[in-house]
Amino acid sequence: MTDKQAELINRALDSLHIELPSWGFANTGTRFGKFIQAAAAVSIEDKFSDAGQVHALTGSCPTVALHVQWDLPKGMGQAGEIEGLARKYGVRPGSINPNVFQDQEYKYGSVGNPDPAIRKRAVDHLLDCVAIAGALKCRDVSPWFADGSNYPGTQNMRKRIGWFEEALKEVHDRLGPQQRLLIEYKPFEPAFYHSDIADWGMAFLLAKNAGPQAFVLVDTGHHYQAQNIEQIVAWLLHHDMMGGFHFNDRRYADDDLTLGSIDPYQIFRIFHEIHAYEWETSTHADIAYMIDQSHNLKGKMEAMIQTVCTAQELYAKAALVDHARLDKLQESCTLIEAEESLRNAFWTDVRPAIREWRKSHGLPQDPMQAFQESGYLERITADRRERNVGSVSSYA
Ligand code: RM4
Ligand code: MN
Ligand code: MN
Repeated sequence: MTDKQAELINRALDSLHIELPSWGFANTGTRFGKFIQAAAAVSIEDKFSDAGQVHALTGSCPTVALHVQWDLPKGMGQAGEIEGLARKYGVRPGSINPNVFQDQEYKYGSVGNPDPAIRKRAVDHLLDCVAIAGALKCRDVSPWFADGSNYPGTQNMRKRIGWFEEALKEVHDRLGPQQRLLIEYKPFEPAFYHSDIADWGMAFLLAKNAGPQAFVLVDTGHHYQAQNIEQIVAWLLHHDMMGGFHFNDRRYADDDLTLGSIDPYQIFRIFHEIHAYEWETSTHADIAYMIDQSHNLKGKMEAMIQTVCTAQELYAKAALVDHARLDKLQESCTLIEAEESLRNAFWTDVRPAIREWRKSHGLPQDPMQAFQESGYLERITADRRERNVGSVSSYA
């Protein structure tokens, strides 16, 4: 590895911040069964403690995403408590995730529900989330809508577009000047015939309609098989609409597996699009990188550390591409060399350089090993075992 390459990696890692999901530390499950982990976080304090630990070990995770219904059931009333936890554990609250999919009222949808009273209830909750984000100085409000239908003819898709437009505009207009609304899409599940925000085009149009502070959120697990996600990212960057990511990996659908576990080259290609855009425009792409995973079999802390380290590796690899050279190769349609310049970056072993970066930042060179030797897991297992019996707090 040359000094220049090491320098590229250092710069990339210094700028990479990854947000941890509070729900990734809690006991979650599939709809078939919940396997309780004794060490899983039960309280919001546990979640801040675990997130703080991952940040201390990796140096890249200064914020934790909060899910309002699961983490802040008392809403605004808990802002003071959250501030205290942020100070105590050294991680700030990050994106605020509303919940308009779990309550019984939302059986036929939230802001797309034909009943105006239920649409209002959903909008009110979204507005509360904007206020909570304001009180906690969080920039992003990040809703995901389960809205859709299961059978042809049972809902008026066009009317529902109008209701979504109205609702998202109303929420957008309540944002503070620094805040953003990130609109997430998902092709199916829980709805199996139509989902109201099924793909990036729908999210894009709804964000445009809502206003200038609305952007698209790409959850890497929310696509049909074989879809070219980096091309979607390229389009969103081109239109200045790329708001953030929910990182995870998948083999079949929205599997919420650890990032890069199935297809690391996919994540590398997404990072490459972002680095290439930054090189071409000499700007920093202002993207929120967030994890959205739920670990049913792996230990939650270990899965999170593994994910952050994988993101660092793939982001560092993508930073090694020689953009000026690649640009010339693309212009002249020099195909093999162009493709090889990506492959060479991908196959470069960046782990020694990352270890150096960690050393220079006073971080453990091997965060997983440091975690395993720290005694933290034994401590939380003993501390939480009783509290975890029978507890399933969320369904990520
Ligand atoms: C969805 C989506 C959202 C997450 C919910 C629980 O599939 O990924 O981001 O909050 O699950
Ligand atoms: Mn998501
Ligand atoms: Mn998902």
